Amino acid sequence: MNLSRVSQLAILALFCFSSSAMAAPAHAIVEVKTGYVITAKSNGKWLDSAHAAALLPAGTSFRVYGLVREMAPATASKPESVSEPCPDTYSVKLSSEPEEGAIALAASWNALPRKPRVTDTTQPAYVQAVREFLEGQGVKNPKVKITQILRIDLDGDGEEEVLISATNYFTKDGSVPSSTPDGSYSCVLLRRVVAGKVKTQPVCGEFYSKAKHFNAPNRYRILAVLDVDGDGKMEVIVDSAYYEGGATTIYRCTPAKIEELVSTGCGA
Ligand SMILES: [Ca+2]
Ligand SMILES: [Ca+2]
Repeated sequence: MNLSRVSQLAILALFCFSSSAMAAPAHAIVEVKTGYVITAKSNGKWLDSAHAAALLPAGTSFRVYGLVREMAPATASKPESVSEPCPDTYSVKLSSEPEEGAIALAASWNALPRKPRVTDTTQPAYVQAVREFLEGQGVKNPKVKITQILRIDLDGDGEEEVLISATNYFTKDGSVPSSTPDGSYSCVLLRRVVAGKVKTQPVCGEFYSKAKHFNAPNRYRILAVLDVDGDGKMEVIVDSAYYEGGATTIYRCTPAKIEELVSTGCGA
């Protein structure tokens, strides 16, 4: 084989390698309301918004999900920086933004293999579980205010887990204040059976046993429960907001641990 043949082969191999690398879909994840590119997965890593945006060509098609159902698919515009104060956060315009839409995912698999069931937030057993959890965090005589309860089998083992959001900042209109009164909190909790016992694990949250001034607390809410990486297990996607900004964060919740995979947002 002569040298030029070898180099031709080398160029061909390089071309095949780079084109297959480019063709690997990055499965970008977009928050429907803001259009923010939350992340995409590349070589096993969850990318930040800017790096995910760089792998997202205009016209990419997305499956669109709400909390309990899938909606009509949409296509996305070319991502652009949302600029000041968050130049590293990128957003797209989706071809449709349904009212109940929460997350758009550029992936062919069904990210809602099991559908969360929204249930009554006043069930005494859960009010009691949240009270005990808050007391464990130092909140004395907690005023329990559950905002969401969802039943969903996260891992597909046939046993349902229960996700609970609870927030009380003692504002009349439910808005997020800039300072926290005594005994205020916001959290997302997961109730699941571990080794035969029901346990309450925090997914995220903040708890104020004493009032704090101008500490910009967050309000946490479950935005969606989706299998964002196609492994059959569902991740928990939480929307957080404070008085001048917010973020979307994806958590993986295994019985052994709850870990934050990636978070994207914008705030002053
Ligand atoms: Ca389960
Ligand atoms: Ca998953």
